[in-house]
Amino acid sequence: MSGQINTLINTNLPEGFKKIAIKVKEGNRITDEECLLLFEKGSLGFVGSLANYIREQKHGDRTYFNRNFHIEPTNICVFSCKFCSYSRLYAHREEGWELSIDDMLNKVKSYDGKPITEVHIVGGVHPKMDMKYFIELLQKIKAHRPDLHIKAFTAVELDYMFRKAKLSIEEGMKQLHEAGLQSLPGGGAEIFHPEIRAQICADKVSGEGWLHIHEAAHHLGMASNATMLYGHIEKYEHRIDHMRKLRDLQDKTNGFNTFIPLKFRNSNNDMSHVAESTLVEDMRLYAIARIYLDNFPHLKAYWPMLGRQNAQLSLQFGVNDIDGTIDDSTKIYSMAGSEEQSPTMTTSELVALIKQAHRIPIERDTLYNEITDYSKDNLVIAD
Ligand code: V47
Ligand code: SF4
Repeated sequence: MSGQINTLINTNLPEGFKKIAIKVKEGNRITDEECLLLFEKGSLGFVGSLANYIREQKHGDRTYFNRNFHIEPTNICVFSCKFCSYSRLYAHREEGWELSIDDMLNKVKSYDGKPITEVHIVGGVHPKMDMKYFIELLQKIKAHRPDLHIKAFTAVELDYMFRKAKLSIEEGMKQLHEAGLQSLPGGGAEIFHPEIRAQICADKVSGEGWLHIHEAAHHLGMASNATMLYGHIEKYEHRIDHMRKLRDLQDKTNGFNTFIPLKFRNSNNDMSHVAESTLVEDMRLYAIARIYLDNFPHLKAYWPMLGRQNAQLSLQFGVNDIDGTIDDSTKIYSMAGSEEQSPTMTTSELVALIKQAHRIPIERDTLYNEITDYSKDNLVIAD
């Protein structure tokens, strides 16, 4: 691999690109201006080679997935994000769903005896599901299955919960953590820049608010992920601004595990007139994110949104994680037009997908501790 990057550096590259390639080879950070150059003029082959080099330096051929399931407590939401295909206002709640604590606990119980390591809980912001409700849920899940890692609530849900309970972010996070919350998913980040946020999700937590909540979680020793909803009305500068804010916070706390770019899907929402990004642009974004976010350990392709084959392709562009087995009840993408109408993959399917890309499939837990190395051919896979 270092041979390949040396060859790249020695080709007749324009000066700006050569400087970037040398920085990558030497493990140095690129600037915002260099990132803009990559977005504006970097070919797919060039950014892909650099990202692939970084991925290999960080992880070799190890490609991670986990065994998880999702619970979406409700799609009733007090907010009206323009890109959202899934939420329903409280006034139209008969069109949506609201799960009781028992419903959610029954879902957890349906995995009893199965080797699942994580539950991912994210939903709309329901005006009646408050701190007390979610503390009870967390405590009951933990009492039933203490080994299950609870990754739950976007900063949007948390901001609303804490404001309603009149708690500071720090105090609210502490209470949820004590009740069993172990890490935060990356949702709700969208694009931090206020100019774009005002147009696509004006009424929910600001970019600064999102970052403050993740910082508070990190200070409690909790890990979190970060997302970026891309490929709509944002410009390259807004993507860079978003990633710079994440990189800066990561320098401070080192609490982020994974960056997850989320491709905007345009079905059934108020932004259906906005064209979706092309596959080339998707892969360029993965690669550039891998190059820019030098302090993020992992880059994840969320396959239910990208599709299985494109997720597999993204492994050539810096990605080293393809999320988990999920199950068929996650609706946020199927309602927004993803090809994956029933997003579930068995462990054998995930392993096969990774092996077809000539990578080593590693089952991990939420915190990237290794559970099983599936490269051994004679391993029996329990689905
Ligand atoms: O914040 C909503 C996105 C996010 C659309 O942390 C859309 O492991 C595309 O954050 N087109 C929620 N995206 C999901 C999320 C997530 C998913 C998987 C793993 C993790 C993790 C986090 O879904 C929202 C929003 O950015 N979203 N609508 C849409 N039309
Ligand atoms: Fe509500 Fe989340 Fe949909 Fe926005 S994206 S409307 S916060 S469910």
